[in-house]
Amino acid sequence: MKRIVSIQDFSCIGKCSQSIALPVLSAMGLECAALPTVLLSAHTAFDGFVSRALTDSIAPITEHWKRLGVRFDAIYTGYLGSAAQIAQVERIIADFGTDENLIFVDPVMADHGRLYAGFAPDFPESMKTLCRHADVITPNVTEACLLTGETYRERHEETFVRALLEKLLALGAKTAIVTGIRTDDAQMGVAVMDEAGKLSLHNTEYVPSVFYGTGDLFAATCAGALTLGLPAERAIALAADYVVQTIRVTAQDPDARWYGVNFEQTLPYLMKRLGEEQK
Ligand code: PXL
Repeated sequence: MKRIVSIQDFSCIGKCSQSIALPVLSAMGLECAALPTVLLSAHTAFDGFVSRALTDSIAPITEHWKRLGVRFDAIYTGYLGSAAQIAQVERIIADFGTDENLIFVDPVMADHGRLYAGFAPDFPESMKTLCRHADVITPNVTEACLLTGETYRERHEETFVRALLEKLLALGAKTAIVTGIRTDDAQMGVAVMDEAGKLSLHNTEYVPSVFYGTGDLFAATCAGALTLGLPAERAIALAADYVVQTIRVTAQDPDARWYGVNFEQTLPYLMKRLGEEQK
């Protein structure tokens, strides 16, 4: 069984980061080690959230792993609390990264044109240095603009998407994936560009509902699929279709929570789709 380490916050309430990564990656048949970077009472969209950075705990944990001789088939990073934590993650990649394992960086920091609460304006600069070490990065359009200096916009023609992906690759990542691409009113898509500069776009139906955690759901699923050996185009299609199916189900639920999607209900869909991919 492949082993992946998920490095991101633990939000006690909010269905994001580790509380998505653990169940999703487990359902995909991967052993998921979870390294929490920050402990939050609830994610940062909740008023009055309480947050404790676990910065001092990270090195002792990973030092123990080194003594145990633990190896990972993939290192997956999401929400990191500060530039200091990014530096620690670079250390983890230096210690645990090999030529064979996958370094998957989701540069979580912003959405809808704005940085998340709590991040300093220079945080994207630090995130750029982490992207340099990645095999795959998965920013949304807002994060991609912050990483490349492109101006944020709501509609994305092919020339814009191509320029965004080329500039992301210039940061040093081998494959760049951008989520939340809107070419027209009816669709929402995910674009991918590989080292050779080949661009492909996977569009899905646009469901006009906004829920938190969908970026984390995409990233966890995509990281899992790549770790299992799916090619990037199939991994993004699987992850995007799973997210859109989950948004549809959540939007129909009269008891839907604004702060997270009903991904628990759609895990069987994911497992069925993954089974078909692996036939
Ligand atoms: O879903 C991204 C995310 C992850 N972790 C924390 C967040 C958010 C988005 O708001 O606040 C703590």
